[in-house]
Amino acid sequence: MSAVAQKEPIIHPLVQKYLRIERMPHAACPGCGIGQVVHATLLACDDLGLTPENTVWVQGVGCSSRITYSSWKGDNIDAHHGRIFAVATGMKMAKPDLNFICFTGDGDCVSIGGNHFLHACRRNLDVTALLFNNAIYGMTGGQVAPTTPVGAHTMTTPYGNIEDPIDIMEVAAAAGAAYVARWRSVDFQPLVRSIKKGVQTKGFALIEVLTPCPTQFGRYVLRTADAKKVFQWYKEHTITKKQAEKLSPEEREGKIVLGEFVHREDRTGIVERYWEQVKHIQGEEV
Ligand SMILES: Cc1ncc(C[n+]2csc(CCOP(=O)(O)OP(=O)(O)O)c2C)c(N)n1
Repeated sequence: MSAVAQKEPIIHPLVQKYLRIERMPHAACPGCGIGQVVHATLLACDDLGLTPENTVWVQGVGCSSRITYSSWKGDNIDAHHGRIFAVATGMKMAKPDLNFICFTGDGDCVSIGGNHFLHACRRNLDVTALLFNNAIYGMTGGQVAPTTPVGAHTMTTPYGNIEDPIDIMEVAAAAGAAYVARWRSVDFQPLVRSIKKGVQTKGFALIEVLTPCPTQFGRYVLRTADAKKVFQWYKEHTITKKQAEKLSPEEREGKIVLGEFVHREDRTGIVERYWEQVKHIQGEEV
């Protein structure tokens, strides 16, 4: 019998450039939107010339915050749950020339990490944050999050959620972020453009991505783990800014608005001000 020739696996150039192939595959569930966001992020970084040498990947704790975990080339920093911006602040202040891409979840960012998030916006910390919003605590088994829709049945709200969800875009805008946008993980091209814009904006950039989680949000809230049905739910519950403008407040009820909400570069951030101050003080002492 002749030996069957081993085929060389085809590896995407982005994977080759940014990821440590020996650590693959990723641990996301079938139908999870995380892979789409990772793809968009790598494409955006590559287009802008970000490399593992000039970029630091920072993440918190959760499904969406176990993306890099030493499986990406370059520096990977794992912060404690919710402490991503505290860690990123120290590092960016010390290494202002490096690019910082932060990965966080809705629980990580606006629940346990809500305080740090507010102050990253207020300080206009010059990093780009990708917030994966699956509207539930995914990794720990489907508990209610501050982003879970009102009335939703989750592991910890068996009779329905009695709290209104937080609008992350409004909070980020009010707290002073420089770039604020929201997309679904399937909005691939707008997402890539948005990540690029976020990286290029001097100041705090927050890109919220509605990320379907068939395993927890699907199973508990929608009563289905069928990824297609979960995507359909997002299709039915999201509208663009343009569509929202044409609707009355009653018609907009329960719809999540997609688009760019803030793009401002009229306010310097903490990193720039800190280094200006250091130079000033050093100049005075000489
Ligand atoms: C200080 C602390 N509290 C609680 C936990 C348990 N924990 C791990 S992940 C997680 C929820 C993460 O939710 P989210 O940020 O929405 O990420 P997802 O898993 O849904 O992507 C929690 C509560 C922890 N690891 N550390």
